[in-house]
Amino acid sequence: MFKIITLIVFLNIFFTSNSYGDDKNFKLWLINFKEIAISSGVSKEVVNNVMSNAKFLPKVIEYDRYQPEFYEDTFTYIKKRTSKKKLKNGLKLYKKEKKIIDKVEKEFQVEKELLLALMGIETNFGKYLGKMDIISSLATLSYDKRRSDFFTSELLILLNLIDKKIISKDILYGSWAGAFGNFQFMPRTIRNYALDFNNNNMIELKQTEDSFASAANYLKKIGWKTNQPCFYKVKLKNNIPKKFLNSSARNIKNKRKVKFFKKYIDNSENLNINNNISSAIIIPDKDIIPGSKTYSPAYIVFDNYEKILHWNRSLRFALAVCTLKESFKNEI
Ligand SMILES: [Ca+2]
Repeated sequence: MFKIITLIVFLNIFFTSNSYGDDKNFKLWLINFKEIAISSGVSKEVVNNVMSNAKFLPKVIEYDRYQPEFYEDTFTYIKKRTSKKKLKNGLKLYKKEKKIIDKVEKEFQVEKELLLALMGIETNFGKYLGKMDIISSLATLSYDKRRSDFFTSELLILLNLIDKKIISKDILYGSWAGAFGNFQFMPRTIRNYALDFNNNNMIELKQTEDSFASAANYLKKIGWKTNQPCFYKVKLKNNIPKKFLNSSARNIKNKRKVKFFKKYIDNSENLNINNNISSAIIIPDKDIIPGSKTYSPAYIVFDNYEKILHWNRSLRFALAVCTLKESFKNEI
């Protein structure tokens, strides 16, 4: 263990690059990374075999520095991701795979509408799985200093999964940030939650059976509660104390029962929610859109909403997922 830590510190000091795109530094990084991987318990054969083709991908660094979702307001963000076309594509998939999806819903007690919504938003129902060589993406982001520790540990986990023959290295094409399959699982999520639902000794996250079961298993394990609300859009009164207004997805603070917040919400008598469930108020535009209003748009959110934040720490991502889920509910 000491050896690994020493090596990681060594890497951070000597190979964090300001002038990214420097292939020579990447090669030096790679030599040391291989040693770390072998010390962490991955077999030498797998490390050499898989890492020998790892390349520095400048494009990945570009994507990492520019993430468009930070510049879109909530309304635009949700609208783009929950279009009628997306709904139609999801219904088409459901019709085709109804037997499997219904079976997963029943077995894991996670609504099929939620699973469809997540798949729709993550990959447009498998249409955008990403074509990046995931090993090279993760290696590039491990070499790069911005989030080196996080991606180094993701890459080590992935090598371990390959070593144990849980995942085949030949299918590892995905997003620039290393996410994989219909539901864009990172290696740690694969390790912790993915399942071989059809029992063929391989986890296939680009196939319906394994990917839907894995997503449902993940949601169930993190505590998604079937048939509980996710959020409602509300109009806030200006007398609500600022401390109740959450604008960060990292930590939803100052939760109260619904009945507490009702006095700060216009027409709250129309809100058809259990008064005694835990809730919080979010204002997702606040920290993202310059000059946005303080009290609008605003949403009252519940425990299930926070489960989606566990999946992806973005206030608007979770709003879009639950919005699309409701659209499916109206159609199925
Ligand atoms: Ca399988």
